[in-house]
Amino acid sequence: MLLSETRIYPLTDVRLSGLSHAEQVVRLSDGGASLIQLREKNLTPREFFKQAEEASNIARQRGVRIVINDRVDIALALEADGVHLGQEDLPPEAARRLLGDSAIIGVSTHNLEQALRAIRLPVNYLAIGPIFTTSSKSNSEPVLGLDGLRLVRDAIGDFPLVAIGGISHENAPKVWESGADAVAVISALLENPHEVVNRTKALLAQSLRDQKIW
Ligand code: 3NM
Repeated sequence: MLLSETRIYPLTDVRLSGLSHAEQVVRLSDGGASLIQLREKNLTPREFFKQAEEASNIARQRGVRIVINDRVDIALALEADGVHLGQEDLPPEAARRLLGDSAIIGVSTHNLEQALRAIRLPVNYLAIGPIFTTSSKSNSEPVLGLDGLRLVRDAIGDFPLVAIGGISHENAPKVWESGADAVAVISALLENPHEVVNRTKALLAQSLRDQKIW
C-alpha cells in the first residue's frame, strides 16, 4: 500500500524552513508529495497540536496523508493517517491498539539488529538511518552508508523500507538502487523556503525516472 504509492517521504522542520507545519504541507504538496510526516522537537504539545491540526486540515483537503512523529496522542486526537515512532517512544503494539488496524505505523531503526526486530512488530514500514551524515537530527547514530542499507534490505526481504539521513537529489538514485522503497528527507527539500515546491517536484521526477517499470 503506502510505499508502493510514493518513493518520497518529506518530514517537516519548522526551524530549518522558517515555515509553519501547515505552510510546509502546502508547499510540499504543491510539489507533489502525497505522504508527509509532521516532525516537531521544540514546541509544547499544545502548540504542536494546534499547528498539526491546521496542517492536517489542509492535507485532508488535498488528499495528502499525514503521519505524526512520536506523538500517538496527537495522531489519535487528530485522526491522522498514522504515527512514526522512535526507539524510545511508545511500543508499536501499544500504538496499534490505540490507533487501530488501518493506521500507518512506522518505526525508526538504526542498525541491522533493530531492523530485524522491527519487522516482527505490527508496523507498516521501517525507517533505517542515518544513511549519510545529517545535521537535521541531534545525537544521530553512526551512518550506515549504502552498504549498510543493502545489508538491511537483504535481511528483511520485501518489508517496506524507508531510508533517512543526509539524502539529497544527488545521492537519492543510489539510495533507491540500494533497496529503499522511499527516501525520507528534510534538508534537501526544506533548507530554502522559496525552493520547496521546485525541489519536491525535482525529487519526485527523479523517483519516477528511477522506478523500474518491468
Ligand atoms: N532521523 P535530513 S536521520 C529525522 O537516522 C531523522 O533515524 C534519522 O534529515 C535517523 O534529510 C534524520 O536533513 C534527519 O538529513 C533527516
